[in-house]
Amino acid sequence: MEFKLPNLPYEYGALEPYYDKETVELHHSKHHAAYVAGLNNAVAKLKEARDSGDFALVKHWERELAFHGAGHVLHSVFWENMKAGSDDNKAEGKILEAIKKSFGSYDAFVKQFSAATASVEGSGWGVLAKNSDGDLQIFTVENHQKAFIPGYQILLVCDVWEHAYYLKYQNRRPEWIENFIKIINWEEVERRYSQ
Ligand code: MN3
Repeated sequence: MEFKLPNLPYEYGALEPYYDKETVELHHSKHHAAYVAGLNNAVAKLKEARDSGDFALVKHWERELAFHGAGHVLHSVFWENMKAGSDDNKAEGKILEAIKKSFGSYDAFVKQFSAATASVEGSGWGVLAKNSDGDLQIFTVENHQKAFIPGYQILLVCDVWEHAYYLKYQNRRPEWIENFIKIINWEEVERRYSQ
């Protein structure tokens, strides 16, 4: 079974001016595509190891599997949790109630999510996730696969690898996050929350 690069649910320029067309195209067609290729390669190499019985490099390929696999999953969620934005974009309905219950208010959520995501050391992600009781937590994931509690279901992710924002925002990561908040697809986040 081959993993495939998913199509975006919108045109490359659909998230302008908050997220520029050039970055979205490069990010999807080159960066995300590379994670899909890396994932398929790791899966193939692990099959080769099983077939030959030679597991000398199993540690390496298991790490590659986790890195590229997590990269593929996070990017797939990322594309879906954005939409054409507006300056007053905000959570509504059920997901807003869940946010209020877990964080006190929508503004408190935005402040914690933005500060936490901005604080990721090096490359990583800001992640909103829920546990089986429906309680929400914010995680700062390093690379694609570090610093996360197993069992939490991912609802919303913000990519803060430099490749995600450097063309438009250069080193201004907080400005990228501020603009990301305006293109969050809260209907999609609520759909994941209700699953
Ligand atoms: Mn990325």
